[in-house]
Amino acid sequence: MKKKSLIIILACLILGATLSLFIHQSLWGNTSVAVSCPENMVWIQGGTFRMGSDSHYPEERSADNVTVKGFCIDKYEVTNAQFAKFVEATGYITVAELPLPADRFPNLSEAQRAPGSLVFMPPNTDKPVAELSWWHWVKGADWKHPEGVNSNIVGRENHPVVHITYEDAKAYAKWVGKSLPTEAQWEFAARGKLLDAVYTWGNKYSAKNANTWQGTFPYKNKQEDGYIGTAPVGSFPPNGYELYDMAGNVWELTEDWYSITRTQMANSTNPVAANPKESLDPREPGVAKHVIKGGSYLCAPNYCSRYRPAAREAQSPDSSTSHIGFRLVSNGVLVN
Ligand SMILES: [Ca+2]
Ligand SMILES: [Ca+2]
Repeated sequence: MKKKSLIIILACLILGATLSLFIHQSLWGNTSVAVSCPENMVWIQGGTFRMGSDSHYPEERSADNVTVKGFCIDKYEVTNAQFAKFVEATGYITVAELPLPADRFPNLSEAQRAPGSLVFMPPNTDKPVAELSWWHWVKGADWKHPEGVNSNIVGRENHPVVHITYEDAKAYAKWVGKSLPTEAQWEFAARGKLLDAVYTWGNKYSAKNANTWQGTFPYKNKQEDGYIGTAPVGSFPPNGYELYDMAGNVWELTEDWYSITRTQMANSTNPVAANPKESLDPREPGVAKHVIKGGSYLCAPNYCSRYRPAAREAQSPDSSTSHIGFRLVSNGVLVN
């Protein structure tokens, strides 16, 4: 056996059985190196890709060359069971479980500032309804009570955690020793080696490939994919990197601040929109928001068809909803 192979095997033993080993060609040099990713993470070899799309929603334009260096990313969205371990270990209280601060919301009564979160409820009519009127502020809704105080997550331990804000995701990431992905990292990973495809699996929509909404949103969910709400993570086929639910199930938070354009990222390496002052959502100017990616179980072909790698939405950092969660990245460990 060659000396180099022996060194790699010894390094694996030292790192322990919980680490998986990936040997790859380094982006920065010509020598082979071995990188270990933590359990249930996948090594994504860096590269250059066309980020965004010129063929869909305006905020996805323009499609530009962007380079990302290699990184590890979670195979799955973070689950209720994983988040419960974090809360058990730290006593962390999520934003949705706290009352809105009086100094920031002086015009609201104490009752109006009570803890809660936004929950999707389909309209009780098939007549046209006002945009976004299907979102309801539900007192007592939080990650442990996804539909309000009378709901719970028993039996949903392996579903993605929801009602999570950027601040909550950052706290979990710090505890577990990982980071939120940048938008560029997330999109590169979501494409799963199909760099120019519309979807994570190819160019044709299929209800079998992701937890989305079939039927006319927000009135009729035909559940052709088997799920009306969130699905257990990993219920649908993975993409080319063996990553699950990069399309649909829940939207996923990223590190980037949202802007309607991101032309400054063209031809850059490892870009991140790090300045909240440059955040701009034309629908709500003056409110800095983070980019979320991947779409959710509420995205339908007739509305918000954003179960695509290039698609993006904006999410206010201090509010949470029943269809937003997250997954994390890490650098991995160089073992030779
Ligand atoms: Ca579904
Ligand atoms: Ca997802």
